[in-house]
Amino acid sequence: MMASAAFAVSSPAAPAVDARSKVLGGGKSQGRNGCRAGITRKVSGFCLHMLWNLDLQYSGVANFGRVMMALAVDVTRFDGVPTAPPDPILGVSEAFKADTNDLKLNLGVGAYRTEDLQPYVLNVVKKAENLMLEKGENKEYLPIEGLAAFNKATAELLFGADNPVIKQGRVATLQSLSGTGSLRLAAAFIQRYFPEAKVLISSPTWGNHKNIFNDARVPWSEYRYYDPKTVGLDFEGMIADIEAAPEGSFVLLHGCAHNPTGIDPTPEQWEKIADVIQEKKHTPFFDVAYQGFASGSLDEDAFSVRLFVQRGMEVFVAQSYSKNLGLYSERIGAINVVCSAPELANRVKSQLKRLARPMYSNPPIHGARIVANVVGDPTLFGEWKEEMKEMAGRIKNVRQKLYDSLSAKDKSGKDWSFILSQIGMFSYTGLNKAQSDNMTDKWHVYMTKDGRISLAGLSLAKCDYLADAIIDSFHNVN
Ligand code: PLA
Repeated sequence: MMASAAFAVSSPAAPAVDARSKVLGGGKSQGRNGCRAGITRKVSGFCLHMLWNLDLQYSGVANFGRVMMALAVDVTRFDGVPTAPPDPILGVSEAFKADTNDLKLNLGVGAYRTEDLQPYVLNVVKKAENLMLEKGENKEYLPIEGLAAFNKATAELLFGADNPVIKQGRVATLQSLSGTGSLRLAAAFIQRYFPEAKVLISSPTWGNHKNIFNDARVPWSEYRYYDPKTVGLDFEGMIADIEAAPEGSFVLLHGCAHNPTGIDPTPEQWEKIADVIQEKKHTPFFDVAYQGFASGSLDEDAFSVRLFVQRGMEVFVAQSYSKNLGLYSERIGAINVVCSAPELANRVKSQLKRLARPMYSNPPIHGARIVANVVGDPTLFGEWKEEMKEMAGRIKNVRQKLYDSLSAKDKSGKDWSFILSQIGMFSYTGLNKAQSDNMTDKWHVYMTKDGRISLAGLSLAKCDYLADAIIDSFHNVN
């Protein structure tokens, strides 16, 4: 068994030589000033021949480097690298693609589909893109903090344009790589400036939250959130756990449409959550991935964030435009840090920029321009709100139809009404792993193994089929 690989890096002035033929031919050292080494090593019964050829040529004042590196290997350095498990959410889409059955249904990732189960590009996005094309804008780097017009628009959308924190310059806003990248940047900030603090996350939560804080080396623990007995919020448990956490913790909260449960606190419960966070000198850290997409109203879905800000608290908020503007792959979002003084906001922003620079340097421009154009133009802004209502409305219709189908078909008397009280694009069905496996293996319904289904990937026409699959899995699989 003999594998070989060849890498050639050469300056234009030094035409590449076929490094592989040199090495495999086993010849002599090449060129003036050439240097060559041959290494033969026995590792685990394999044999490595590694040869490299470094030619340095001098030409007038210019110094051209030519590095020829060739590997002829039957052993690897990557023996100790195990295969990572598929991502619990995005891996579902990969498995779905590989299934050739016509009945297959992808309810894994939270991505909006039309009634024909096709991806949807919002009309306002197309209009904004046409405007951008007409303007013929360039592709110069953005500043590290992102597009100024986007940062202004995104903070105003979140907090409300008249919010004193904006008027007083107390918000540090940085355009970042959608919700995930914004969370990751804030996690790096917490790790750097509050290395002793831990982040409290809900149990359960969006699967990637734990990865984000783990990779940023931020310790976290869970607070109770979901009560399987009531299929509702374990409010007492939540409050008790936030209260018991060390003073000065960061409390990660889903701004609206909690993922995966679809269960949000009531306005009164939000007040009590704010009370205990304030008492314990914790810092609220909102993940807002669904503003406008949950209720259909941008303002309603920002209620929780604005409540905490109104109380004068310092707050972190990560924002995403993946769902509400359907800009999934544009990776557009922001991290906002509300500070108690403008001077603090400037300092925090400068440090966020410092963290972003070595991570990804500066953010992409296309999505930022779309958001800025849509939010900045009263006509497009109005049209966006209408389209958002339509998307949220379609999900609500599907939710109702699924409930109707389940209630009509299931003769066991089970109460399926929890589906109607959940909000957002997901339903947390209560199906366990084995039951979720049955949904996929027998019914070709792809979903995450925690029992979550994305209603945004469901059509009215498929509700009866899905109800059959759920009833079978729920009653016939333990
Ligand atoms: N926060 C929450 C609560 C989310 O549900 C998601 C996306 C994000 C942040 C990040 O989204 P973004 O980086 O694209 O802005 N959750 C999806 C997709 C929709 C995913 O897992 O990446 C989900 O299916 O849960």
